[in-house]
Amino acid sequence: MKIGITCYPTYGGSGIVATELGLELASRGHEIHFITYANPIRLDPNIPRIHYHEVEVSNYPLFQFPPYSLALASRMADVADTYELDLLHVHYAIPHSISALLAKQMLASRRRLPFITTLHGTDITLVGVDPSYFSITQFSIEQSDGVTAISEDLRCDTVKTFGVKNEIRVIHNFVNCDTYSPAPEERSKTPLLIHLSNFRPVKRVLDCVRILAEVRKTVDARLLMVGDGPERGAAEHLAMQLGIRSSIDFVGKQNHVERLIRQAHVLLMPSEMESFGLAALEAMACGVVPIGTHVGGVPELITDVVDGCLENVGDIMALAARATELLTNSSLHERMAKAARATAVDRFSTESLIPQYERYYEEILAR
Ligand code: GMT
Repeated sequence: MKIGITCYPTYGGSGIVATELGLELASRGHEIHFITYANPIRLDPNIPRIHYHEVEVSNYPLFQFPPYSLALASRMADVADTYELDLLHVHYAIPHSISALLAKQMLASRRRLPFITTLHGTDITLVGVDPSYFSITQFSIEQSDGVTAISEDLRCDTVKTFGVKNEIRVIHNFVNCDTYSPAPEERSKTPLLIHLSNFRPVKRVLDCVRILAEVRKTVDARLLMVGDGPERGAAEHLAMQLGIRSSIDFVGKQNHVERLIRQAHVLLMPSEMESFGLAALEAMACGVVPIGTHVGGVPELITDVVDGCLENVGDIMALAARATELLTNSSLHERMAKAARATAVDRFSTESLIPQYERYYEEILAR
Protein backbone atom coordinates (compact mmCIF):
# COMPACT_ATOMS: atom_id res chain seq x y z
CA MET A 1 0.00 0.00 0.00
CA LYS A 2 0.98 3.63 -0.46
CA ILE A 3 0.23 5.46 2.75
CA GLY A 4 0.49 9.13 3.72
CA ILE A 5 1.20 9.68 7.43
CA THR A 6 0.76 12.99 9.25
CA CYS A 7 1.67 13.62 12.88
CA TYR A 8 3.20 16.21 15.18
CA PRO A 9 6.85 15.65 14.37
CA THR A 10 8.16 17.05 17.64
CA TYR A 11 8.72 15.20 20.91
CA GLY A 12 5.52 13.49 22.05
CA GLY A 13 4.01 10.04 22.12
CA SER A 14 1.71 10.48 19.13
CA GLY A 15 4.57 11.55 16.84
CA ILE A 16 6.71 8.68 18.06
CA VAL A 17 3.97 6.11 17.44
CA ALA A 18 3.30 7.55 13.96
CA THR A 19 7.00 7.52 13.08
CA GLU A 20 7.64 3.99 14.37
CA LEU A 21 4.50 2.81 12.56
CA GLY A 22 5.74 4.30 9.28
CA LEU A 23 9.16 2.69 9.72
CA GLU A 24 7.66 -0.71 10.51
CA LEU A 25 5.25 -0.51 7.57
CA ALA A 26 8.09 0.44 5.22
CA SER A 27 10.10 -2.54 6.43
CA ARG A 28 7.12 -4.71 5.49
CA GLY A 29 7.17 -3.39 1.93
CA HIS A 30 4.67 -0.52 2.04
CA GLU A 31 5.51 2.89 0.58
CA ILE A 32 5.29 5.53 3.29
CA HIS A 33 4.99 9.29 2.78
CA PHE A 34 5.36 11.47 5.87
CA ILE A 35 3.62 14.83 5.35
CA THR A 36 4.51 17.20 8.21
CA TYR A 37 6.11 20.58 8.92
CA ALA A 38 9.41 19.02 10.09
CA ASN A 39 11.25 15.75 9.79
CA PRO A 40 9.80 13.61 12.61
CA ILE A 41 12.28 12.79 15.35
CA ARG A 42 13.34 9.15 15.20
CA LEU A 43 12.85 9.24 11.39
CA ASP A 44 15.81 8.51 9.18
CA PRO A 45 14.54 9.54 5.73
CA ASN A 46 17.28 7.50 4.02
CA ILE A 47 15.47 4.26 4.73
CA PRO A 48 14.03 2.50 1.64
CA ARG A 49 10.38 3.26 0.87
CA ILE A 50 10.31 6.21 3.33
CA HIS A 51 9.57 9.64 1.86
CA TYR A 52 9.29 12.94 3.65
CA HIS A 53 7.30 15.91 2.31
CA GLU A 54 7.66 19.13 4.21
CA VAL A 55 4.65 21.41 4.66
CA GLU A 56 5.78 24.98 4.20
CA VAL A 57 3.62 27.60 5.82
CA SER A 58 4.40 30.91 4.23
CA ASN A 59 3.58 33.92 6.31
CA TYR A 60 1.90 37.13 5.25
CA PRO A 61 1.48 40.32 7.28
CA LEU A 62 -2.29 39.83 7.31
CA PHE A 63 -1.99 36.50 9.10
CA GLN A 64 -1.76 36.77 12.83
CA PHE A 65 -1.94 32.95 12.77
CA PRO A 66 -0.51 31.36 9.60
CA PRO A 67 -3.10 28.79 8.37
CA TYR A 68 -1.07 25.58 8.81
CA SER A 69 -4.13 23.34 8.42
CA LEU A 70 -4.73 24.69 4.91
CA ALA A 71 -1.09 24.38 3.84
CA LEU A 72 -1.17 20.82 5.18
CA ALA A 73 -4.40 19.97 3.29
CA SER A 74 -2.94 21.37 0.11
CA ARG A 75 0.30 19.37 0.52
CA MET A 76 -1.65 16.20 1.37
CA ALA A 77 -3.69 16.53 -1.81
CA ASP A 78 -0.59 17.21 -3.96
CA VAL A 79 1.37 14.28 -2.50
CA ALA A 80 -1.62 11.91 -2.74
CA ASP A 81 -2.14 12.88 -6.37
CA THR A 82 1.53 12.74 -7.42
CA TYR A 83 2.40 9.49 -5.63
CA GLU A 84 -1.04 7.87 -6.05
CA LEU A 85 -1.54 7.27 -2.35
CA ASP A 86 -4.12 4.70 -1.29
CA LEU A 87 -4.97 6.38 1.99
CA LEU A 88 -3.98 8.95 4.57
CA HIS A 89 -3.39 8.01 8.20
CA VAL A 90 -3.36 11.01 10.52
CA HIS A 91 -2.28 10.96 14.14
CA TYR A 92 -3.95 13.38 16.55
CA ALA A 93 -7.38 14.64 15.54
CA ILE A 94 -6.78 18.40 15.51
CA PRO A 95 -6.09 19.73 12.97
CA HIS A 96 -4.80 16.73 11.02
CA SER A 97 -8.07 14.99 10.30
CA ILE A 98 -9.73 18.19 9.11
CA SER A 99 -6.82 18.76 6.71
CA ALA A 100 -7.18 15.16 5.50
CA LEU A 101 -10.91 15.68 4.94
CA LEU A 102 -10.16 18.78 2.83
CA ALA A 103 -7.50 16.90 0.84
CA LYS A 104 -9.96 14.08 0.20
CA GLN A 105 -12.59 16.54 -1.01
CA MET A 106 -10.06 18.39 -3.20
CA LEU A 107 -9.24 15.14 -5.02
CA ALA A 108 -12.78 13.71 -5.08
CA SER A 109 -13.28 14.11 -8.81
CA ARG A 110 -9.99 12.35 -9.64
CA ARG A 111 -9.27 9.72 -7.01
CA ARG A 112 -10.60 8.11 -3.87
CA LEU A 113 -8.59 9.04 -0.79
CA PRO A 114 -9.95 7.57 2.45
CA PHE A 115 -8.39 8.74 5.70
CA ILE A 116 -7.94 7.14 9.10
CA THR A 117 -7.63 9.15 12.30
CA THR A 118 -5.77 7.74 15.29
CA LEU A 119 -6.74 9.32 18.59
CA HIS A 120 -3.87 9.51 21.07
CA GLY A 121 -5.30 11.03 24.21
CA THR A 122 -4.85 14.73 24.73
CA ASP A 123 -6.54 15.37 21.35
CA ILE A 124 -9.69 14.13 23.12
CA THR A 125 -9.13 14.62 26.85
CA LEU A 126 -7.58 18.12 26.75
CA VAL A 127 -7.78 19.77 23.31
CA GLY A 128 -10.99 18.11 22.10
CA VAL A 129 -13.04 19.05 25.14
CA ASP A 130 -11.94 22.69 24.96
CA PRO A 131 -15.06 24.62 23.82
CA SER A 132 -13.06 26.17 20.94
CA TYR A 133 -12.35 22.76 19.44
CA PHE A 134 -15.21 20.55 20.66
CA SER A 135 -17.46 20.71 17.57
CA ILE A 136 -14.63 20.43 15.07
CA THR A 137 -13.13 17.44 16.93
CA GLN A 138 -16.54 15.72 16.93
CA PHE A 139 -16.95 16.50 13.21
CA SER A 140 -13.45 15.22 12.42
CA ILE A 141 -14.20 11.87 14.07
CA GLU A 142 -17.57 11.54 12.32
CA GLN A 143 -16.05 12.36 8.92
CA SER A 144 -13.08 9.98 9.20
CA ASP A 145 -13.31 6.82 7.08
CA GLY A 146 -11.74 4.93 9.98
CA VAL A 147 -10.92 5.83 13.56
CA THR A 148 -8.58 4.06 15.95
CA ALA A 149 -7.84 4.74 19.61
CA ILE A 150 -4.70 3.70 21.45
CA SER A 151 -6.61 2.21 24.38
CA GLU A 152 -10.05 0.96 25.32
CA ASP A 153 -10.22 3.73 27.91
CA LEU A 154 -9.70 6.40 25.24
CA ARG A 155 -12.31 4.75 23.01
CA CYS A 156 -14.90 4.84 25.82
CA ASP A 157 -13.96 8.42 26.71
CA THR A 158 -14.37 9.51 23.09
CA VAL A 159 -17.78 7.88 22.71
CA LYS A 160 -18.95 9.30 26.05
CA THR A 161 -17.62 12.81 25.42
CA PHE A 162 -18.58 13.27 21.78
CA GLY A 163 -21.50 10.85 21.40
CA VAL A 164 -20.05 9.68 18.09
CA LYS A 165 -21.71 6.69 16.46
CA ASN A 166 -18.94 5.47 14.14
CA GLU A 167 -16.88 2.44 15.13
CA ILE A 168 -13.62 3.22 16.92
CA ARG A 169 -11.11 0.38 16.65
CA VAL A 170 -8.74 -0.06 19.59
CA ILE A 171 -5.16 -0.67 18.47
CA HIS A 172 -2.83 -0.33 21.42
CA ASN A 173 0.56 1.37 21.31
CA PHE A 174 3.41 -0.95 20.41
CA VAL A 175 7.15 -1.25 20.92
CA ASN A 176 9.97 -2.70 18.89
CA CYS A 177 11.28 -5.32 21.31
CA ASP A 178 14.59 -5.65 19.44
CA THR A 179 15.46 -1.99 19.75
CA TYR A 180 14.01 -1.78 23.25
CA SER A 181 15.58 -4.76 24.99
CA PRO A 182 17.22 -5.38 28.35
CA ALA A 183 21.00 -4.95 28.64
CA PRO A 184 21.97 -5.86 32.24
CA GLU A 185 25.60 -4.90 31.60
CA GLU A 186 24.50 -1.31 30.91
CA ARG A 187 22.47 -1.04 34.12
CA SER A 188 23.67 1.60 36.58
CA LYS A 189 25.61 0.26 39.58
CA THR A 190 23.84 2.75 41.84
CA PRO A 191 20.02 2.60 42.21
CA LEU A 192 18.59 4.65 39.36
CA LEU A 193 15.07 5.97 38.70
CA ILE A 194 14.15 7.44 35.31
CA HIS A 195 11.39 9.73 34.08
CA LEU A 196 10.70 10.43 30.41
CA SER A 197 8.15 12.94 29.16
CA ASN A 198 7.44 16.29 27.58
CA PHE A 199 7.37 17.88 31.06
CA ARG A 200 3.80 19.13 30.65
CA PRO A 201 1.69 19.66 33.80
CA VAL A 202 -0.27 16.46 33.06
CA LYS A 203 2.97 14.46 33.62
CA ARG A 204 3.41 15.74 37.22
CA VAL A 205 7.19 15.93 36.95
CA LEU A 206 7.39 17.62 40.37
CA ASP A 207 6.07 14.39 41.84
CA CYS A 208 9.16 12.62 40.48
CA VAL A 209 11.38 15.01 42.40
CA ARG A 210 9.32 14.55 45.59
CA ILE A 211 9.40 10.77 45.17
CA LEU A 212 13.19 10.82 44.90
CA ALA A 213 13.42 12.95 48.05
CA GLU A 214 11.40 10.30 49.92
CA VAL A 215 13.33 7.36 48.44
CA ARG A 216 16.63 8.96 49.38
CA LYS A 217 15.67 8.80 53.06
CA THR A 218 16.56 5.08 52.83
CA VAL A 219 18.32 4.47 49.49
CA ASP A 220 21.19 6.39 47.92
CA ALA A 221 19.30 6.64 44.62
CA ARG A 222 19.61 8.97 41.64
CA LEU A 223 17.01 10.21 39.13
CA LEU A 224 17.48 10.66 35.39
CA MET A 225 15.03 13.19 33.94
CA VAL A 226 14.76 12.84 30.16
CA GLY A 227 12.84 15.38 28.06
CA ASP A 228 11.99 19.02 28.29
CA GLY A 229 8.96 21.24 28.59
CA PRO A 230 7.17 23.85 30.67
CA GLU A 231 7.67 22.19 34.08
CA ARG A 232 11.43 21.63 33.82
CA GLY A 233 12.39 24.90 35.51
CA ALA A 234 10.01 24.26 38.41
CA ALA A 235 11.35 20.71 38.79
CA GLU A 236 14.97 21.93 38.94
CA HIS A 237 13.98 24.61 41.45
CA LEU A 238 12.13 22.10 43.66
CA ALA A 239 15.12 19.75 43.56
CA MET A 240 17.29 22.61 44.79
CA GLN A 241 14.85 23.48 47.59
CA LEU A 242 14.72 19.84 48.70
CA GLY A 243 18.52 19.63 48.68
CA ILE A 244 18.64 16.82 46.10
CA ARG A 245 19.62 18.78 42.97
CA SER A 246 22.97 16.96 42.72
CA SER A 247 21.17 13.58 42.72
CA ILE A 248 19.18 14.41 39.58
CA ASP A 249 20.43 14.62 36.00
CA PHE A 250 18.24 16.68 33.69
CA VAL A 251 19.44 15.58 30.25
CA GLY A 252 16.83 17.29 28.04
CA LYS A 253 15.41 15.90 24.81
CA GLN A 254 17.12 12.74 23.60
CA ASN A 255 16.75 10.63 20.49
CA HIS A 256 17.95 7.18 21.51
CA VAL A 257 16.01 6.91 24.74
CA GLU A 258 16.44 3.12 24.85
CA ARG A 259 20.12 3.65 25.71
CA LEU A 260 19.12 5.72 28.75
CA ILE A 261 16.16 3.60 29.85
CA ARG A 262 18.35 0.49 30.03
CA GLN A 263 20.55 2.11 32.65
CA ALA A 264 17.65 2.48 35.10
CA HIS A 265 15.97 0.07 37.53
CA VAL A 266 12.58 1.78 37.75
CA LEU A 267 10.59 4.19 35.56
CA LEU A 268 8.43 6.83 37.23
CA MET A 269 5.23 7.83 35.41
CA PRO A 270 3.14 9.65 38.04
CA SER A 271 0.86 11.25 35.37
CA GLU A 272 -2.45 12.89 36.12
CA MET A 273 -3.78 11.41 32.88
CA GLU A 274 -2.31 8.96 30.39
CA SER A 275 -4.39 7.39 27.65
CA PHE A 276 -1.80 4.66 27.30
CA GLY A 277 1.68 5.54 28.59
CA LEU A 278 4.14 4.75 25.81
CA ALA A 279 7.14 5.59 28.02
CA ALA A 280 6.09 2.83 30.44
CA LEU A 281 5.85 0.32 27.59
CA GLU A 282 9.31 1.27 26.31
CA ALA A 283 10.67 0.78 29.84
CA MET A 284 8.96 -2.59 30.23
CA ALA A 285 10.47 -3.82 26.96
CA CYS A 286 13.89 -2.91 28.41
CA GLY A 287 13.16 -4.84 31.61
CA VAL A 288 12.75 -1.66 33.64
CA VAL A 289 9.87 -1.81 36.12
CA PRO A 290 7.27 0.98 35.69
CA ILE A 291 5.57 2.74 38.57
CA GLY A 292 2.47 4.50 37.27
CA THR A 293 -0.92 5.78 38.34
CA HIS A 294 -4.46 4.33 38.13
CA VAL A 295 -5.49 6.60 35.25
CA GLY A 296 -6.77 6.33 31.69
CA GLY A 297 -5.41 3.38 29.74
CA VAL A 298 -2.45 2.67 32.05
CA PRO A 299 -4.14 -0.36 33.71
CA GLU A 300 -4.51 -1.88 30.22
CA LEU A 301 -0.71 -1.96 30.10
CA ILE A 302 0.49 -2.39 33.69
CA THR A 303 -0.87 -5.11 35.95
CA ASP A 304 -0.22 -4.00 39.51
CA VAL A 305 2.27 -6.15 41.46
CA VAL A 306 2.83 -8.38 38.40
CA ASP A 307 4.74 -6.32 35.84
CA GLY A 308 4.73 -2.90 37.46
CA CYS A 309 3.08 -0.84 40.17
CA LEU A 310 0.01 1.40 40.20
CA GLU A 311 -0.85 3.99 42.82
CA ASN A 312 -3.23 6.95 43.06
CA VAL A 313 -2.29 10.25 41.43
CA GLY A 314 -0.34 12.47 43.81
CA ASP A 315 0.18 9.81 46.48
CA ILE A 316 3.89 10.54 46.86
CA MET A 317 4.37 8.36 49.94
CA ALA A 318 2.84 5.28 48.27
CA LEU A 319 4.73 5.85 45.00
CA ALA A 320 8.00 6.34 46.90
CA ALA A 321 7.37 3.23 49.01
CA ARG A 322 6.97 1.13 45.84
CA ALA A 323 10.17 2.58 44.37
CA THR A 324 12.10 1.98 47.57
CA GLU A 325 10.89 -1.62 47.74
CA LEU A 326 11.96 -2.28 44.15
CA LEU A 327 15.37 -0.69 44.69
CA THR A 328 16.07 -2.69 47.85
CA ASN A 329 14.55 -6.09 47.03
CA SER A 330 16.53 -7.51 44.12
CA SER A 331 14.54 -10.74 43.75
CA LEU A 332 11.27 -8.77 43.59
CA HIS A 333 12.84 -6.40 41.05
CA GLU A 334 14.13 -9.26 38.92
CA ARG A 335 10.76 -11.04 38.92
CA MET A 336 8.84 -7.90 37.95
CA ALA A 337 11.43 -6.84 35.36
CA LYS A 338 11.07 -10.23 33.64
CA ALA A 339 7.27 -10.01 33.77
CA ALA A 340 7.41 -6.47 32.35
CA ARG A 341 9.55 -7.62 29.42
CA ALA A 342 7.18 -10.57 28.84
CA THR A 343 4.15 -8.24 28.74
CA ALA A 344 5.86 -6.05 26.15
CA VAL A 345 6.87 -9.03 24.01
CA ASP A 346 3.63 -11.02 24.34
CA ARG A 347 1.04 -8.26 24.09
CA PHE A 348 2.52 -5.06 22.67
CA SER A 349 5.26 -5.97 20.20
CA THR A 350 5.37 -4.59 16.68
CA GLU A 351 4.92 -8.17 15.42
CA SER A 352 1.45 -8.38 16.88
CA LEU A 353 0.30 -4.75 16.56
CA ILE A 354 1.46 -3.67 13.09
CA PRO A 355 -0.59 -6.40 11.32
CA GLN A 356 -3.66 -4.98 13.10
CA TYR A 357 -3.05 -1.66 11.36
CA GLU A 358 -2.45 -3.41 8.03
CA ARG A 359 -5.72 -5.34 8.32
CA TYR A 360 -7.55 -2.15 9.28
CA TYR A 361 -6.17 -0.34 6.19
CA GLU A 362 -7.32 -3.23 3.99
CA GLU A 363 -10.78 -3.12 5.57
CA ILE A 364 -11.12 0.61 4.99
CA LEU A 365 -9.91 0.31 1.40
CA ALA A 366 -12.35 -2.51 0.72
CA ARG A 367 -15.37 -0.55 1.96
O1 GMT B 1 1.53 12.70 26.68
C1 GMT B 1 1.63 13.69 25.96
O2 GMT B 1 1.56 14.82 26.37
C2 GMT B 1 1.91 13.49 24.51
C3 GMT B 1 0.77 12.79 23.87
C4 GMT B 1 0.84 12.96 22.38
O3 GMT B 1 -0.22 12.99 21.81
O4 GMT B 1 1.88 13.07 21.77
O5 GMT B 1 0.77 11.42 24.28
C5 GMT B 1 -0.41 10.68 24.14
O6 GMT B 1 -0.13 9.75 23.11
C6 GMT B 1 0.77 8.69 23.47
C7 GMT B 1 0.99 7.80 22.26
O7 GMT B 1 -0.18 7.25 21.79
C8 GMT B 1 0.22 7.92 24.67
O8 GMT B 1 1.08 6.85 25.00
C9 GMT B 1 0.08 8.88 25.85
O9 GMT B 1 -0.49 8.20 26.94
C10 GMT B 1 -0.83 10.05 25.46
N1 GMT B 1 -0.78 11.06 26.54
C11 GMT B 1 -1.82 11.35 27.31
O10 GMT B 1 -2.89 10.79 27.23
C12 GMT B 1 -1.58 12.40 28.33
